[in-house]
Amino acid sequence: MDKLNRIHTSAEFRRRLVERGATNDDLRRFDAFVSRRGFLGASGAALLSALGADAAFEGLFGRGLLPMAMADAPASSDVDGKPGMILHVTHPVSGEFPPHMLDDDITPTQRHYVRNNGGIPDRATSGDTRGWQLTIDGEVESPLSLSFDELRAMPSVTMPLLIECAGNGRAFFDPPVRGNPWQHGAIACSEWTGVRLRDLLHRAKLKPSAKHTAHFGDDPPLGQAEPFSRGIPIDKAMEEHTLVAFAMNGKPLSPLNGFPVRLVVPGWVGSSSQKWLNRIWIRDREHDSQKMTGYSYRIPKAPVAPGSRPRKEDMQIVTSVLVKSMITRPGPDTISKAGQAIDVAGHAWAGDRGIAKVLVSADYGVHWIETKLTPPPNPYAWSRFEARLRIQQSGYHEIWARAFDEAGDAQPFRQPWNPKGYIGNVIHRVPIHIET
Ligand SMILES: Nc1nc2c(c(=O)[nH]1)N[C@H]1C(S)=C(S)[C@@H](COP(=O)(O)O)O[C@H]1N2
Ligand SMILES: [Mo]
Repeated sequence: MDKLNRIHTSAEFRRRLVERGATNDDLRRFDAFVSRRGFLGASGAALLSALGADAAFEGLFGRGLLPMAMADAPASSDVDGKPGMILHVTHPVSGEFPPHMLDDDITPTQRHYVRNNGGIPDRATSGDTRGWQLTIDGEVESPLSLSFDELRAMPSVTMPLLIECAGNGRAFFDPPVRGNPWQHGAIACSEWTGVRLRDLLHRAKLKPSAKHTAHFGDDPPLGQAEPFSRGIPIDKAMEEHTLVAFAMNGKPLSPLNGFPVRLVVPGWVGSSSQKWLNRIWIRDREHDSQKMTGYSYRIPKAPVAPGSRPRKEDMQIVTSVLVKSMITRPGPDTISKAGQAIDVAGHAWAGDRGIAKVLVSADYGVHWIETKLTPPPNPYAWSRFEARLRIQQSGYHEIWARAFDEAGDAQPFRQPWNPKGYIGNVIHRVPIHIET
């Protein structure tokens, strides 16, 4: 603690952060923390206890690893049917839930995040399926138009499936990028009931020229924007877990999550899962809407320097999400006793791949312990991990989780950068305070 007592001013602490390679994001958070709470006020004392960890002086708090306690707590705001949602934008509605509210293996509808690019269709708010039709046309022998009842009469399946927004984790990109500052919660694993898309495509009889789907929905675009539309390769459309869903957790879909019918294309970025679906156009080439081209839902083919602007030709479409985990227990600001058991739990997923293992650490990644992993009921639901930890030293600590997928990829300690902040999968860190 000796070294600690020599730091008396925020400017001095800031200088140390810079010396140790703090990122702009660290410095911004630090400045916000100081202006919000004062360096030596009551929370200043908490900050100083945070510095009790030798890690601070070994340089571990630099390089993007500033204590999570300094992160801004996001405001939550109530939207109809989604109590406690952290709202990023009201028009169009976009909001997420904090990890400790996402502990369930099956995410309740009221905690399924919402990402809208446009308005909410009248039909969704009124809950009326009359006159709704799903059309499948383009490169097919027998174009189809089905009513809601006709769709529901087809053989259907029910299973938990993950939907994660491409921008989930964008808040951790440094330098910051434009777009909703999603933290961890733009993901959910609800139980979906629907008709396999491949059954519909069989019925419509794909022509040999069929290469790609193009999806359309009822939602009115904002301003002059083109209606939100994306598509997937035929192989992914024919995957047995790709559904045209008409029920969510045993009930009709919620208005915000796509009533009456949406696509669920699990494992791939959420934008593939068209809400308020009304048409699937089968194309002989990759779909070329606004949201399929330029920089939309695209990442550089090769890693780029943070802050740079690669050429459009050097970008590629994002498909599967990456290996990732989220700690749902303990929650934030947990206080525990030295040496007492702390039960840690959460979820892990890896898009098209399976999870091999999840490790947790309570000492800034010096030691890791293996967790008990419960495999998912299908390859596109999340795995649960559980572990019991004990922390002997009092003061501020963090619990970290790191997932590994079947191919050996693991979550990074610092977020690799891309211009739109897509498929972020930096390790999740949860602060915990230990008292003697
Ligand atoms: N018609 C339509 N479908 C859409 C969107 C949209 O704005 N309009 N947003 C997409 C995006 S970017 C995501 S991440 C998911 C979000 O699904 P959710 O709101 O049910 O969580 O829906 C996708 N489907
Ligand atoms: Mo998204």
